[in-house]
Amino acid sequence: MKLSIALTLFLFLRLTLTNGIKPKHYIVYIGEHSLPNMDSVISANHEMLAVVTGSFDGAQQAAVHHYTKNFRGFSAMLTPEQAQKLAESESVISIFESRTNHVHTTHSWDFLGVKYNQFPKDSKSDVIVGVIDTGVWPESESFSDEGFGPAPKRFKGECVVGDQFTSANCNRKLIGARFYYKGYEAENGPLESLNKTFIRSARDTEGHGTHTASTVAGSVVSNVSLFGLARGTARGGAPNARLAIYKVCWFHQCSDADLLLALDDATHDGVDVISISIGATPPQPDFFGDAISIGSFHAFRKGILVSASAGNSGLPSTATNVAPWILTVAASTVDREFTSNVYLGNSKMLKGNSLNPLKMDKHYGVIDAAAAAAPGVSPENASFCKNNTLHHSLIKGKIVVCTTETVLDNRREKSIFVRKGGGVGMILIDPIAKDVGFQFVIPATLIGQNEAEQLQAYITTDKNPVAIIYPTTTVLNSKPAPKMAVFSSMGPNVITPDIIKPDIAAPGVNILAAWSPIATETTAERSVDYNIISGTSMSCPHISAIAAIVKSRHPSWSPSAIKSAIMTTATVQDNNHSLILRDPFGSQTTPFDYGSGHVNPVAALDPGLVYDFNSLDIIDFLCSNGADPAKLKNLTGEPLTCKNPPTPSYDLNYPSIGIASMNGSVSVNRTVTYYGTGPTTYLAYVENPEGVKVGVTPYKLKFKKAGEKKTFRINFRPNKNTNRSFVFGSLTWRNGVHVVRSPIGLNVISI
Ligand SMILES: *[C@@H]1O[C@H](CO)[C@@H](O)[C@H](O)[C@H]1NC(C)=O
Ligand SMILES: *[C@@H]1O[C@H](CO)[C@@H](O)[C@H](O)[C@H]1NC(C)=O
Ligand SMILES: *[C@@H]1O[C@H](CO)[C@@H](O)[C@H](O)[C@H]1NC(C)=O
Ligand SMILES: *[C@@H]1O[C@H](CO)[C@@H](O)[C@H](O)[C@H]1NC(C)=O
Ligand SMILES: *[C@@H]1O[C@H](CO)[C@@H](O)[C@H](O)[C@H]1NC(C)=O
Ligand SMILES: *[C@@H]1O[C@H](CO)[C@@H](O)[C@H](O)[C@H]1NC(C)=O
Ligand SMILES: *[C@@H]1O[C@H](CO)[C@@H](O)[C@H](O)[C@H]1NC(C)=O
Ligand SMILES: *[C@@H]1O[C@H](CO)[C@@H](O)[C@H](O)[C@H]1NC(C)=O
Ligand SMILES: CC(=O)N[C@H]1CO[C@H](CO)[C@@H](O)[C@@H]1O
Repeated sequence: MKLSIALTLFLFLRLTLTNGIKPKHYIVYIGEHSLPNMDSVISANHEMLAVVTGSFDGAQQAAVHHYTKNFRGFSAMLTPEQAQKLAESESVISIFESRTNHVHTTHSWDFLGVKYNQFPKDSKSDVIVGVIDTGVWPESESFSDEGFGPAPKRFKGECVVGDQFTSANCNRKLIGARFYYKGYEAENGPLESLNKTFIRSARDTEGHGTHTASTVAGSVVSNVSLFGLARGTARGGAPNARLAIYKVCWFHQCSDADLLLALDDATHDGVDVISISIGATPPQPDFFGDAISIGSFHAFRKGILVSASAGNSGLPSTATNVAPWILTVAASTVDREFTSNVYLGNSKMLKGNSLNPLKMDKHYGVIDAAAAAAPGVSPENASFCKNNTLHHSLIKGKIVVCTTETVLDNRREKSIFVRKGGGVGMILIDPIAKDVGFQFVIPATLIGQNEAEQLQAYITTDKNPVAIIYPTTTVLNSKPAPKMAVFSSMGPNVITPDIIKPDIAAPGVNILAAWSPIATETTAERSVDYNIISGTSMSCPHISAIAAIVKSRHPSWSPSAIKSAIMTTATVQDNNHSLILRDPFGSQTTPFDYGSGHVNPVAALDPGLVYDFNSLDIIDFLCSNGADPAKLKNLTGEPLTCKNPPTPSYDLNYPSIGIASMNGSVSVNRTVTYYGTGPTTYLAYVENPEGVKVGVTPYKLKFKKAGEKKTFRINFRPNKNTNRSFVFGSLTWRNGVHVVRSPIGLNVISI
């Protein structure tokens, strides 16, 4: 009796809870399917959903997206109970809440040694790059299709019409444009309800997607600049490539469910490379709980390389998009600086950095924001120059000296609040971010610690301190460069630490590319056609472009082979012949900063040897990382079993070598494929990680003809416990012409 009352009560509670709980947006991932067409997938999805919603109508109402092309799945508004019930279904690989991802906000190509006439325009250059981002500004000169032939026949994409976007906005360069909003609206309500500017089409209102797309494949446009800064020729890394645009982000946020649909479409449309400058907030979810990882896996299976940004979190273990089938890109600086110096009344000059086109007509008084606090505000709080913290009559007509509270401070806003109080300029003490170019609404510049001390000494000793902030001048050939960007997210890989991540570094600081003229948030309210911004968002499209060029040279190469070519030819030296350092203080780096190193596009075209792997190797890899074989069985549509014992995940034929937990001596296998002409001999050179002896057998590889494969073993013998911290070295194969380098990262837990 008692039991039954308790049970009734429990059921009652459950019911009320279920009824009270707002449904959430879930993605249900089912894997590859053998259903004949889209309609049959949709009706199978509805049937599956009806079991938990109670009716077919309910199922249709709950469903948001159907994934029908390269794999089966759907997204739907469900209660946690309904989601749980679906998770128990045999055919579901994973179910997870659709999360919000964020965008990871031409000189760079010269710095990389690529000349735009280096790649002749021929039929082989008909490579298509899919860019998943905030859309595109199609009128930008960077998307001119002058000289292009018709779109490749194999392209199955579309130019989807929407607000202020007609089929005439696509051309022979911009061959496709799609947009996705249902997932975003299921999670956030109608776009209109957010009271912000947007255009319901592939047209870019934010600038970010226009910037990344033109960095990949913008046509050659001469004499562009941002107010005269960085003046020169703008061009994408692969100016002959075609672009297919997939807009998934609204107000810089991108729903997992929309991203997954865009990846499904892009893979089916026939693109060769996919560029994604978007990621989850770290820590990234497991591979099958993350839309980018799932969608990229199916792209990889179809021979498409996915290049994605590592993120802008700047700290260890924050790198995102770390699946081994993704090429994960970190950001570095180039050898160009934008200096905007401060001249003090005592005729001292302080070096400052910013993107400041504004001229100051004369010297103005200087005041420390801490000495200009509004009533009731502490000097410390005033020093951050936030809203309503400054005393207007004290800062009127003055240059205000501000500081940052955290690295995440909105620096542009500070200049708005200084202007609001009548301030005429801003000097921001910002030793961490001073190398990243920002734009301000008044003359403003960022200074480092040394400069700040000189400035403080002057302000405190002079009764009438004055200064003038000079407009920016562009300084070229600065040294050392590249340096790793202060914001670039670092490894180790939090999901599968045996795979070193990020994979590669490319320029991502102060990059000039096309912009959407109505996006004025980062441009200090000015409308511009070209803009300078920073992020791993900017480094990722550099790598996507290089992948497109490698693909056009070697059309038969798999995504892993292209990845290997890009990684093994990278360099870890800067232009001062030292190991690449990290901003802001020139600290030492490891492969967890840049993976295999800084990209060398010309060398990537002819890597000599290639480390290849396919999706069966990925299955072995997933098995050794604890994947449930029962859950994996529908992943690829083919019968699938895990080897017993599984192939260790450090044996995935990856172009870098990592062992996250080394218990005594370990041997690792790798296989290389020779791409060259005629016989040649490669010899192994090893840089031993501290406390570990490395042996390679055989240490000599003889090849007779292209396509030949050779397997070798790398034996690691530790003589020192490194106590949960990685030690690093490298393995390089050389034949006198080619240098094929793999970084090594080991964590010795016992000897
Ligand atoms: C948008 O504006 C309407 C009317 O002014 C207001 O009711 C609503 O709360 C606003 N929405 C947001 C997200 O600010
Ligand atoms: C480049 O453009 C600027 C104006 O934006 C113009 O003054 C200058 O003459 C142009 N230079 C060339 C070489 O066309
Ligand atoms: C400074 O600002 C912080 C956060 O806004 C607030 O919690 C604190 O009370 C302020 N302190 C003073 C003295 O105004
Ligand atoms: C600053 O504060 C005022 C109210 O004092 C508010 O109206 C304004 O929106 C704030 N500005 C920003 C950018 O937060
Ligand atoms: C270049 O390297 C040398 C020697 O390693 C060092 O002394 C010098 O400071 C470096 N120059 C720069 C600009 O970092
Ligand atoms: C390392 O291997 C030894 C012998 O194989 C085993 O006894 C020990 O538990 C292992 N240590 C760890 C930390 O896995
Ligand atoms: C891989 O290495 C193991 C020993 O570590 C060896 O037994 C095996 O034969 C190797 N596999 C190949 C394909 O060489
Ligand atoms: C290993 O590292 C831990 C903390 O990371 C430290 O407490 C311990 O003393 C270290 N052990 C050795 C042998 O260095
Ligand atoms: C959706 C789907 O194709 N599910 C299949 C997964 O695999 C099992 C057998 O292993 C099939 O019975 C399911 O139909």
